[in-house]
Amino acid sequence: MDPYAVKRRGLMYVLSSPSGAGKSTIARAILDRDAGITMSVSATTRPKRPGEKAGKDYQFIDLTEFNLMVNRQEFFEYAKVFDNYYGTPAAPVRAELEAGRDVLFDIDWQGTQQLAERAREDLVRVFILPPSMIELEHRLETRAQDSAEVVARRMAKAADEMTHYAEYDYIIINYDVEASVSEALAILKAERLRRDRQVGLGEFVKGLRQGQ
Ligand SMILES: Nc1nc2c(ncn2[C@@H]2O[C@H](COP(=O)(O)OP(=O)(O)OP(=O)(O)O)[C@@H](O)[C@H]2O)c(=O)[nH]1
Ligand SMILES: [Mg+2]
Repeated sequence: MDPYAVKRRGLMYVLSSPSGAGKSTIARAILDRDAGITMSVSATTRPKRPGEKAGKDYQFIDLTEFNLMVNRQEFFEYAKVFDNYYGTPAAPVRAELEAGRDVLFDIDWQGTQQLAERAREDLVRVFILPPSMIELEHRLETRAQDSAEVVARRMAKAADEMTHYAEYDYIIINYDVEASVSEALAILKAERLRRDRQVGLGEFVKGLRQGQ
């Protein structure tokens, strides 16, 4: 019998958190250490920051282009976060999933809710919490990518964002980045083994029972 008869449906692995809780670091580590998952590159109207690469970090587009994509229904989900629009282009995600590969999403709770409405079975939702608000503020300040005003606004919003933790399947409290990364990878490993993600199991077991 074909040992590769059991194929797997790709899953959608969502990471959300309030600003500064460590989501991007954990996302990067997942991509580095697991070859079976690729990042969904969002489109955004936010200006590019120094060090960011167009097409890799985001597709940087203007509002007119964003609205065009909305009207053409090219987004799997989209939302306004802070003062900008963000959306997940659907086509690349579909292609990966159909090929049996997993896709990682760094999106907010609004986008996660939309994905849950559209693809609940394929979704794994992970929410990252900071160990404390003092730690969160410290991380936002040392990141130094944003102005003091933006940091203050993100702090104010963090408390609100955290109320959405209950809409997620898994919660990681980021006391220690290395520990959080292995937890995130453990979730990915276990979710891949879920029975309903393994296509062709019935046939496979039938074969086993026939002595194959
Ligand atoms: N709904 C949705 N949210 C997105 C998408 N892309 C990014 N986001 C979210 O938008 C927020 C702001 O992202 P960025 O502008 O990159 O800023 P950041 O400094 O990375 O912010 P944090 O990740 O919150 O620390 C984050 O919460 C992202 O998770 C998307 O395609 N859809
Ligand atoms: Mg981020």
